[in-house]
Amino acid sequence: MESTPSERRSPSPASPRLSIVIPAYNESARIEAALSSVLAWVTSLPWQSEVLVIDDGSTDSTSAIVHRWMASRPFLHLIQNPGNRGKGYSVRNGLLQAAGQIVLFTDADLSAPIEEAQQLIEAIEAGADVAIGSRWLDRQRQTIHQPLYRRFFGRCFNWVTRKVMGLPFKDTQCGFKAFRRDAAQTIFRLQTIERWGFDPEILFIARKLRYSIVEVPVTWGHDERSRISYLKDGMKMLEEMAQIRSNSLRGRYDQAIAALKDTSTMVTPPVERSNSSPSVRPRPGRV
Ligand SMILES: Nc1nc2c(ncn2[C@@H]2O[C@H](COP(=O)(O)OP(=O)(O)O)[C@@H](O)[C@H]2O)c(=O)[nH]1
Ligand SMILES: [Mg+2]
Repeated sequence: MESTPSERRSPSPASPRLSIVIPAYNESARIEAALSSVLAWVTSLPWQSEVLVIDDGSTDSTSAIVHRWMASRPFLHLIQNPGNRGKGYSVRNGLLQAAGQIVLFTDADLSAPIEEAQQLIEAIEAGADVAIGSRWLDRQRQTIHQPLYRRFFGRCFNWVTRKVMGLPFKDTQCGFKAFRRDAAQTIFRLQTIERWGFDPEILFIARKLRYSIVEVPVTWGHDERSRISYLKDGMKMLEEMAQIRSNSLRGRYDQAIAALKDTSTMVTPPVERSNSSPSVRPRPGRV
């Protein structure tokens, strides 16, 4: 059975430790293998997990395949976008509805084998708010290398994210990232980019919120069936980068963050506490 957003949004006391979100657009050729690996891995874990496939308006049999796998697997869910809205929309739709304490997204081609999730989980458990897979921190871990033209575009894009957005990461685009639940709930509410350029935006927002972000080298095997078009999608991503920069200069993220923190219309004047009261102080800079 598909679940409605309201059913899934709040974590129950028995909430899973991990949610794995898989955005999927016309993935009938790859989703079966992905589900087979992901479900085998999660069922081998000693703790509870859930898997959410976000169908991004596929016109092939992606959702029918997922439905078939859902039989007798209550921890596998299908969420359907209202048409094709982009990877950024899909990841946000999944992560905001995920109930896990740690929420992770992975591309449907499993270019990073799902077992690599263990490393991201360990990074979060060691205190990071956000752990991002990196194909470039340790190049030895690339099992199937990307073609030269793709490496060139990837490196150029990364250079732009450093220069334009001040992101100090080696790899912003890796489709393998994990978040502490509350961090994801805050970051993805502030996301405005819904297609390919969403990765640098969420990292930009996470830095603005002063979340700790670690890059973790992951094993990565390039899948040549990538459907990114370098000219069309590359131009669009540069345009999205300019949009993020302009949003930032116009203070849109700061205003949105301030609005999230502002509870003045929701509570009566602050309760007075003596210095000795054991009140919990929020961490600075966090929402
Ligand atoms: N091509 C494409 N992929 C999408 C879309 N929405 C979600 N996705 C998913 O985004 C992920 C990345 O796609 P992939 O082709 O592997 O991209 P690449 O390897 O980064 O070039 C896959 O899980 C897709 O199914 C979309 O609108 N177009
Ligand atoms: Mg891919």
